[in-house]
Order: sequence, then C-alpha cells, then structure tokens
Amino acid sequence: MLEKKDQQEGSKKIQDLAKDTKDGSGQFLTTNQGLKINDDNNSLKAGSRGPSLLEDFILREKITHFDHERIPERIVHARGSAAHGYFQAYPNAAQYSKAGFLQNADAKTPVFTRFSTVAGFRGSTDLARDVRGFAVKFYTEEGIFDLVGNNVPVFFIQDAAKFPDLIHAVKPEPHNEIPQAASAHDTFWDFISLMPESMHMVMWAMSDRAIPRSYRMMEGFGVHTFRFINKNEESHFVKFHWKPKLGTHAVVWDEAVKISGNDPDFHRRDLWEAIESGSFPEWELGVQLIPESDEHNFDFDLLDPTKLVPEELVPVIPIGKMVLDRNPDNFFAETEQVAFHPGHIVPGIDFSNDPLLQGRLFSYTDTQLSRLGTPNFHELPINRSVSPMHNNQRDGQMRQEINKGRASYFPNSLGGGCPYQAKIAEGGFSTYSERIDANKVRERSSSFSDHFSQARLFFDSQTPTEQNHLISALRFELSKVETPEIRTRMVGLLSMVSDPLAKQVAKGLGIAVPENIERPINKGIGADDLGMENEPKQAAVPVALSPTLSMIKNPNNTDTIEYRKVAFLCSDGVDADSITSMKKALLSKGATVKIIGTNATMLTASDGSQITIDHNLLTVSSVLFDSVFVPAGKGSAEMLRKEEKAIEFLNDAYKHCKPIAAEKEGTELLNHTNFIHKLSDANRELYGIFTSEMKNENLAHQFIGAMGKHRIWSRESGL
Ligand code: HDD
Repeated sequence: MLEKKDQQEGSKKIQDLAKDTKDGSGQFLTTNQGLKINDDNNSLKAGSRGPSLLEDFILREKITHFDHERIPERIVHARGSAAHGYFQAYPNAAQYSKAGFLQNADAKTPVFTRFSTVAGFRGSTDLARDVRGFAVKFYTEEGIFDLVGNNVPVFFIQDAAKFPDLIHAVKPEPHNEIPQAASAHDTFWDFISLMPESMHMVMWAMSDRAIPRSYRMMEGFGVHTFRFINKNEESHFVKFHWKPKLGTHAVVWDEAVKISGNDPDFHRRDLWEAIESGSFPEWELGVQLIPESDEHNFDFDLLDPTKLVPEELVPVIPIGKMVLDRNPDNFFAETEQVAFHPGHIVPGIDFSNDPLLQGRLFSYTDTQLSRLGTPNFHELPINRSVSPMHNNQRDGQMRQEINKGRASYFPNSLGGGCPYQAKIAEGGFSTYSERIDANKVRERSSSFSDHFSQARLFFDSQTPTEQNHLISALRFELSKVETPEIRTRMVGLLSMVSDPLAKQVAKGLGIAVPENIERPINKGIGADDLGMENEPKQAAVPVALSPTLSMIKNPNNTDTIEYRKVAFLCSDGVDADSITSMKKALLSKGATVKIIGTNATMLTASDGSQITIDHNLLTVSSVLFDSVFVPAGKGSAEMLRKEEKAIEFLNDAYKHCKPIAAEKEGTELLNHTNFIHKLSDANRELYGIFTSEMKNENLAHQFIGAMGKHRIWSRESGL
C-alpha cells in the first residue's frame, strides 16, 4: 500500500503529468483560442430554419477537431490497458547492475505499465487466445528504461526479418478481414506449419497462458537475453521475469468464449476496478544471471529468443517489486499515446546480439513516427523523461520546447560548449565493449536449430489437466483451418514435439499422424530459405521437467483470494444473516462480493430488510466471477428455481471448475442443476461443492480454501 504522503503528492512522474492535466469543472466553455462560447447547441444559420453558414468558426473548429480525433492504432498490441505505479529495488539489486534505479532500496521509481493482446484491433475482446504484452516504462533519474516484454518467455521467430510475415499471417486475412483477434485460421497455421522454430512458442500460445484470468495474475518476461553491467564494468547475461503476487492463473476456453460476449472489457475492467478499490496489483522483478564465461555452457543458444533458461538451471533472483496504484486520468493521452521501445535503456543495462532484439531496436521508433506522427513524440507528457533532457535536436511537427540560444550543434563555442557530454563517471552511457570478429553473412547460426526439445519440456511439464487443455486448443484451432494439407503438416510437426500430443490432436481432427513427416525442410521451403545450415535437430535438455512452466504446479502460487469476485445469487426472501456472515468472511480475506438479484435495484430479505443489488441477473453470467454462493432463504431459493439464468449460472460455474457454496434452503437450488445428481454426498466436497443444511461456520472456511486453489480441476478428470 502507498504511504499517505505519496498518495497525496504522487510520484515525480505524476507531478510532471500534473503540469498538463486539465480539469474543466467550474470553468467556462471556450474555443481552442480561449474565446468564451455562448451557445454550444446550435450552429449559425440564416434564420432558425435556414442553411448553416460557413462563417461559423465555432462549428468548424469543433467538427474539424472531431474529424481528426483518431490516430492509427498500433500495428500489433493495439488493444491494451495501463496503469501508473512505482518500482522499488531490493537491497541486493545494486550488486548486479550499476543502473541508478537499482541502487537505492528506499527510492521509488515511477512506472507506467501497459498490458495488451497482440493480434486484435483496438476494440477487440480482451479474452482472445493470444499472447499478452507486458510493457513497463521506468521513469528513472538517468532517463527512461522500457522493459517491453510479454507474458510468455519465448517468441515465435528467431529473426526480426520474419516479424512482418508472422504478423501478416496472424492478423485477419487480407481479402475479407476475418477473423478478428484469433489465430484459428488458415494463414496463421500455414505460416506456423512452415516454421518449425515456432513450435516452442506454439505450446505456450495453445496453453491456458494465452487466456489469463487477469492481467494481475500473469507472469511477465523480457524474453530476450539482455546484459547487466555492474560497478566493475563486468557484464552478465540477464533474463527478466515479473512474478505476480496473486499467482499465475487462467480461465478455461469455454469461459473465455463466453466472457467475450458478456464483457469484452473483462481484463480492462478487472485492472481498473482493482486499482480503484485499493487492491493494488503487485509483481516481483526477478533476474536470471549468467556470467559471460558461461555463455556457451547450455544446450541452446542464449541469443535464441525461442528458448528459455529453465529456472532449475539458473534460479530467478528477486531484485525488486512493482506496484500499480493509480489509474490513468485519460485513456488516449496516456494509454494510447505511450510509446515503448526496447532500445530505451540506462547505464547498467545493455543488449545482447539476439537477432530478434536487434531488429526490434529499429522498429519501435519507426512505428511511432507513423502512429504519433512526429519525431517529437518524446515530448508527449506520458513519454517525457523526468530526468533533465537537453540536446541539439530541433524543430519538427508539434514541437513543444522553445529552445533558447544560437547553438544547436556540437561542438560549439557560441553556447559555451553546452549541452556537454557526460563522462561515464558522470552517468554518461557507454555501450558494453563486446569484441566482434566475424564475416558479414546473411545466415542463421546452427546453434539455433533445435526447435523441439524445449517445446517437449513445456508439454511434459504440464499437469494432465493443462495438457488436455492444450490438446483441445490445438484441435479447436486446427479444426478451423480449411486447408487439409496445413492440418496434416501441423500434426507432423507436433509429432516432433511429442507423440502422445500429436496422436491426441490427430484423433480430434479425424486424421492420422503422417508416417513420413512432411517437414517443410523436405519440400524446399526449409533450411536454405530459412537461412539454417542444418536440419532442425533435437538436443537433450538438461532438465526433464520444469514445474515453473506449469501454472497449476507453479511454486510461486499462493492461496490468496485477494480481489477474487464472488457472486451471491439472491432473490426476495433471502436470509440477510446468511449474506452478512459469508460476506464478512470473504471480505476479511480481501475478496469482493457482488449481490446478483432478480431486478436492478433492491431485494427484500426474509426479515423485511432491504439489500442493494449490484447486478441484475439478466446482465451477468458466472463467467464474470470466480465462485458462487447461494445464501439461505426459502423464498429466494424458490424464486431462483424458476429463473433459467440462475440454473445456467450454476451449471456454468460447475463446468468451469469454480467453487460453489450454498447454505440451508439455498442448497435446494442445486437440485435443479445438471451436475448435482452425478455427485454422491461423500464426494461433493472433493469436487468443490460446499453445502450446509444447517448454519455452518465451516462453510465459509471450506469455500475460501477452495477459492485459494483457483479451480477444482478434479471435476474435469474425475467424473
Ligand atoms: Fe513488439 C509493440 C512486445 C517482437 C515491433 N511489442 C509491442 C508491444 C509489446 C511488444 C508488449 C506493445 C507496447 C505497448 O504497450 O505500447 N514485441 C514484443 C516482444 C517481442 C516483440 C516481447 C519479442 C520478444 N515487435 C517484435 C519484433 C518487432 C516488433 C521482432 C519488429 C521487428 N512491437 C513492434 C512494433 C510495436 C510493437 C510494430 C507496435 C506498436 C509499438 O511497437 O509501439 O514496433
């Protein structure tokens, strides 16, 4: 939680933004030129029924501005949400990198963090099966540092040259612009089936990682190997990890599809409401550090972005935490105009030669030129540094700064030699002096050619539940593919990852796993064209299983239920005490309770008291909640029994493996569901159904315990 003083004053960045923040309350309406407007409802006309006059400069200004309100959306990651917060280093961080923001454990560095989906347009659903962007802008005292990562630690391709192809393939098809925010179509799988290097990332994208429960429950990764430079100017390779305090959790696919209809803003709303309610999302920043001398000690290449470094080989060391504690004031000015760039670094951090990263270093400034329209985008309030910024760059569209003096060049004598260069001791940035001795070649290193071992490590490390979800996702996606050859090629590639996986997917598609795998390599689309010297090979991975790759087994998950949303299904005649006692127990653990009623305003409880309804049953579904409670109350249970939507609510909650509790007469409602009769009294609790015919203190305890496990996965396998 923020200290009171910080909340009032805001961080240095919030104070910086305040210079440009405007509030019209208590003010006159004016034109952009400051002229007070007397009538904003009527245009200037020749007579009250006559034609409008061109002279109407007030109308023209208003309409012209409106006509230009939109800017091009991001070519990827168009759909996103962001929040302000701070990063605070742990005392150990200073030894690993000389970066200023890692030196002082008492200092809070302002951050602005944007989460996004990749493929969908700006208005698409939050619950698309997709990778999520996880981009953090650190406003450090030494300049901006952007950590522009994803919620998946690897990428589809190894070289930036393939990025436009990948994105063309996954975006809606060019002839009919279908489908929106979905990879389940021919062009995507055509491309993937010809790109064996994508197989590891495909495993992640088809796993439940691609349908997170919340932005607050996602891990984040810098993906590439970067460098940390310490005070002795020594370099270590570094991989960045964000570990969420609330654990890493997902929804299930059927739920994702239904959320998209019920509330396409589900993740955006979740982030916004959590921050508004004071339940601030938090992540720990961790690093895997590898000395330069160990660069070649792995069975994969550290420069290959389709590989991760298993945590069992190199542990993640926590070096700080990020807390998001403030929603933006204005979506466009902040979330839409923020410009990230993996090339924004500070002394103490540097790049590796990962060819994907190297290409990104060009792309991000370039894209802002077309999106934000001018090289002066760094002057936008959300993008400007809180550390002093002076140079000899001048002019350009929308220039805000008024630079004084005659000298806009360096060296100069007319300006006293200013602004002057900083020595390294004064904080001047100097690139890590890496020795390079090589021929110029357009090639890919043979050390990049094992495309399957880590894909298999990922699949094998999942629980059977997660493996089943992954298999279903592949069956779904490939069933949407219309070209049979693409399906066959994909199943062939999958068999290089895992036989059981390929067989299961093939079964769902009604095809056989091809005996002679038609690898692209054999069709002349492979090695040479992809610049690979060798055929895709398989190397032994030194760990057989990596539990951190599984969400269900993830050792970082805790049993917190903070800000989990619980639906109380109610109608008139509900028992007010039953609501109060369960609510009290849930709130004490940080959960949120919503009263779902059969109208939009008030319920009359059995004791005659009035209870405010949060949502009319008509407008919500159980997919929007983490668990369901049916309180006691004969009248309420009888009314709900007649509501088809109430029964569907419970059936879906059961199907999506969510804990369900019911008290006294509330339990009667469960008799009308499609699951209760499959369960014996003895195994109900095992399957996350908690009922008490009598008032029972234990009920809340059991219910909360089950919510802490996120889902009751035994329902999928056990029945
Ligand atoms: Fe990228 C946006 C993450 C590869 C080119 N990328 C963008 C965003 C994220 C990432 C999170 C959204 C930032 C925001 O919220 O504004 N991108 C990644 C990761 C990659 C990656 C983790 C691989 C490890 N990207 C990548 C490549 C290229 C790009 C190889 C081009 C060669 N990415 C872009 C872009 C975007 C972008 C076109 C679109 C909007 C923007 O930059 O500002 O330049």
